[in-house]
Amino acid sequence: MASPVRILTAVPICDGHDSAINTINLEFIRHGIEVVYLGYHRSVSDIVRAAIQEDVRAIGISSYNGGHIEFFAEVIALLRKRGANDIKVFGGGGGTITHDDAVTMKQKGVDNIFFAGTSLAEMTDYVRKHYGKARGNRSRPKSANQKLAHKLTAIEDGKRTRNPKSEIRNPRKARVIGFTGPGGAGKTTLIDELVLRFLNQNPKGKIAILSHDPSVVGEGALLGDRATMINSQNDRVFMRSMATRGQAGGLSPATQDCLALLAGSDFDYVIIETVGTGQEAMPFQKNGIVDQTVLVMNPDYGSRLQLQKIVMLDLADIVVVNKSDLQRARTAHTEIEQRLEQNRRNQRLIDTVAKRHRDPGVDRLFALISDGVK
Ligand code: B12
Ligand SMILES: Nc1nc2c(ncn2[C@@H]2O[C@H](COP(=O)(O)OP(=O)(O)OP(=O)(O)O)[C@@H](O)[C@H]2O)c(=O)[nH]1
Ligand SMILES: [Mg+2]
Repeated sequence: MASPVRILTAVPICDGHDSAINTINLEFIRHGIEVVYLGYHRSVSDIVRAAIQEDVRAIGISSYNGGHIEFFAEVIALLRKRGANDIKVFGGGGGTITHDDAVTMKQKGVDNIFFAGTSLAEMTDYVRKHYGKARGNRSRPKSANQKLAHKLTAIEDGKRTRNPKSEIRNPRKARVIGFTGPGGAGKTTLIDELVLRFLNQNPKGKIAILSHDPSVVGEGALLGDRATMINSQNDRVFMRSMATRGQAGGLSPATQDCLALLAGSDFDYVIIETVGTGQEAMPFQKNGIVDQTVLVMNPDYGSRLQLQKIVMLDLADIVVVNKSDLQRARTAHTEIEQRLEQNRRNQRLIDTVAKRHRDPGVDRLFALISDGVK
């Protein structure tokens, strides 16, 4: 089966009109397209960096606050400068983009502009028809990031598997940290805060993030973790979003090979985020490539009885009670502490408020990760 079309969508800087793109994203996903959503108020460089790392076929921009002729043109110019001419640009902005503007924008390299009144079906048909064809031979990557992105695509599309011999020649360089936990517990927010601390502490350090969101075989997916990332929009951070493409358990069929490639590349850390998981999930293989595992819990898990059922509480090296600003957090800490004592493994338990900057709990978690505590 052909792999789903992957595109990236975003709203330009100084523009908070995200309602249109949210509707359009859902329609794309319903029609089998994987959408990496970068969010609103995004700069040209953030958009182009993300598109190259995610190796998408096209960028869809939704612009309402004016300046669209220049903004779209700058995106195209930067893509060309970075050697990513194969990533196409299209978009819309209701009545704020006139027909005359659209003519100018197309002259500057935009593929298409959709005006007010266009049906959602017309847009999805366009994307599938224009960006859904198999890729031909790819031009030589112009940067290490682009080369890595192309390789990850080949792995994900089943065209390239990990070569154990080359892995031996190219031994592991990065430490791999696995983050898992229920949907919405704050995994991405926490990772973004840890990335900030890493970047500040290591002026030349580089980090990769492999992030997962759920999807059914042959269907679309909203790959939305990038929209939560603020600090990770940085040239020293390589982030890739993956849909699970029908695999249960929190990761994708291509994760292990993609992870091996990233771990053998030039990063200090590779962080892997699973989809929001359930009680039974144990996404990281024992003796696998993940060096340290972090379970991020929401204080709202139910009662003590639910804790007995969460398998990762037995396996994680570090357990985090995030959202410790919420009322139930103290009780959650006590209940989880008692649950972990049963394991007699000296697992660490940390309370964090990931959405608060300079949170001392996140500092402690960063120290445990830096020290490689198990
Ligand atoms: C909803 C809305 C808001 C909401 C936004 C909610 C949100 N989270 O998005 C709120 C009330 C918050 C808002 C605020 C503001 N707004 Co306002 N807003 C609108 C409004 C009414 C509708 C836009 C919309 O979502 N349309 C729904 C979409 C689905 O339909 P569509 O626009 O016709 O788009 C079609 C195609 O273009 C296509 N499309 C659109 N994007 C994309 C992207 C891709 C990839 C593709 C394929 C297709 C596509 O999809 C549609 C298909 O039919 C427009 C007026 C209007 N009628 O257009 C003003 C409008 C865009 N806003 C305007 C302004 C000025 C503002 C404010 C500055 C107002 C103020 N003074 O505070 C603020 C700025 C907010 C910010 N931070 O940026 C102006 C912009 C003027 C300009 N650029 O010249 C407009 C045009 C109103 C006006 N006539 O003055 N706004
Ligand atoms: N109150 C509170 N909210 C938080 C905290 N950390 C994150 N959030 C919010 O929780 C929501 C989910 O955060 P994410 O970081 O996207 O959670 P996630 O675990 O990555 O979610 P999935 O990837 O969808 O499973 C967002 O609205 C965050 O702002 C926190 O410490 N306290
Ligand atoms: Mg997340």
